[in-house]
Amino acid sequence: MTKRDLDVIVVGAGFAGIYMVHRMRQAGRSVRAFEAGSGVGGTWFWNRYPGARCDVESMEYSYGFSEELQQDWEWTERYAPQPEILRYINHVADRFDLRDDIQLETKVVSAHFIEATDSGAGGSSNEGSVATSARWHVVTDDGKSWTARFCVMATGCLSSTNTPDIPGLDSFAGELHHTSRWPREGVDFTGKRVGVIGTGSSGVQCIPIIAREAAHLTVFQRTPNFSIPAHNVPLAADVQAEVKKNYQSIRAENRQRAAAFGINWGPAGGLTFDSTPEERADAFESRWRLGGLGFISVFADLLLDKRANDEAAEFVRGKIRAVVDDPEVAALLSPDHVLGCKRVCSDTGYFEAFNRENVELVDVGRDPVECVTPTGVVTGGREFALDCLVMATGFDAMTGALHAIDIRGRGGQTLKDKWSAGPITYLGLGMSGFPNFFTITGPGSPSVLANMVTAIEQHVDWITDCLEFMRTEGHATIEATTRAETEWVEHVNAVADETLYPTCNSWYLGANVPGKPRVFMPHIGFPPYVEKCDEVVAAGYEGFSLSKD
Ligand code: N01
Repeated sequence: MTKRDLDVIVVGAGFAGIYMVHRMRQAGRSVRAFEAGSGVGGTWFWNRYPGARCDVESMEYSYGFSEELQQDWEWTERYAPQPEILRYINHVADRFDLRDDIQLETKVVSAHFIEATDSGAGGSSNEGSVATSARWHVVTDDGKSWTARFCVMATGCLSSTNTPDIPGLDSFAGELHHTSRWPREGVDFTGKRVGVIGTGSSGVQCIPIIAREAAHLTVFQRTPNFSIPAHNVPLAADVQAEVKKNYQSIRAENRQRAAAFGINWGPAGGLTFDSTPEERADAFESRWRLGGLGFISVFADLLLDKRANDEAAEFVRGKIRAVVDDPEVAALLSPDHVLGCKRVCSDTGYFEAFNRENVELVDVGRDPVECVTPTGVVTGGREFALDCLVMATGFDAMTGALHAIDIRGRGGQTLKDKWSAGPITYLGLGMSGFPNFFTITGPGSPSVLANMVTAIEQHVDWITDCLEFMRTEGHATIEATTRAETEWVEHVNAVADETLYPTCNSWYLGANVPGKPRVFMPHIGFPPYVEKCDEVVAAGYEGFSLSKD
């Protein structure tokens, strides 16, 4: 019989959820993860659109917790494509025998904290026993209910789909797909008139491939994006062997980097204007040739000093002008916001795609999409006839997946109410009023501004240690104090305000979702964050209150 009263319930079985399950099993705890998808993998399960690939290099975007795992697994490309990452996650689930504790095709509908009661009146759905200590009561969409001492949200930062409320979208009679809910069997674009709305990382990756397959592609662009060529290549055996020889030290070195990755970027850059114009041009050029997200760290002040940023941004605009044949199209593709305040994209042939005869760029920044009809998209008073429409419109990032669940803490307080003016957490890990409730890579932690796998491992390890501490010391609950979370949110904002990050309408700020509070959500800088987490532990979980009942 499946146990219904558990030590730990985990919501989600992507990178975070499956590692959480692994650590809980190692610690001898009963654990169950619920996953909406029909397979493990989280964001890498759902984002199967053509060209989906990681923008962090494969040798870094992988777990470091098992030496055997990192030695055995062979990556085939510098940047792993989605199917390979999904194979890797499945391999991990099998290798560590995690599947028995992961329930697929099951959504968590609600998670309510019920205080400890003497009589057991708080109730428990545990078959054959009644829980009297404080429990999280979790209901799943198969109608079952579960209880657990701890509830861990491994719901991902980029998992809740953002589909804009465009009039008539439901009436579209052709094929309609969102990049983050791509059909397993793929989509055949051959001979079709295709439209793509959105030019973030997902759009930038799928557009060149769709352009090659489709009869005609219309790209509806609201905001142009900076993109650096990935220069993806097959991963040479000697390169892979060299990393594996030094994996431990490479992982340790990465944890000292601001974003916890970047082994190939070379030494950290100095200040932009400490170099001569020629040195700057050389530095930009060499990072351009290296490719990928490392471009943004070529100098240390690109996200601190607008003048420095202008230099780098103008360099990229120059590259766009050099690649794109039509100067008007090149101008339309050239961003005028701060380089990096929206996540920089990493592409293969993105700007080149606009030189194709069958690709048309439409400025929906100037003339917003008016509506979708059964036969196409209307903007600027013109209908663009389409057989297939791809929404590359991104995510309700960081908070969307949590708000999709009815989460209630002490006294029935809902998470939605608590976060009505933006997410409030202590360290992105926990919050007051929600005892024994943890968010892996929650808002207020480095998460999306770091190597996600490293950030996940750090959080899962921290939570595991915390639970062990509670077991040893006989604590029943842990909960952030109101003061600690208030100060932490202020700190996260103060750090962001020293940078150029908050200067544009990014999903980091929630600006892509109408009505979402505009708050900078991730914590900038992995090493100082980890230091703070370690200090909190060393000071006896400072900022948390622990109770024995
Ligand atoms: O989503 P996005 P994404 N009308 O929000 C546009 C990670 N990721 O899925 O910029 C017209 O970036 C919107 O326009 P605007 C990565 O962290 C990683 O592409 O808001 N357009 C924008 O162009 C990334 O940053 C990888 O003005 C509308 C686009 O849709 C994050 O996921 C690959 C619109 C959405 O871009 C999100 O990327 C993929 C409307 N009503 C994703 N609404 C890699 O590892 C939205 N848009 C490489």
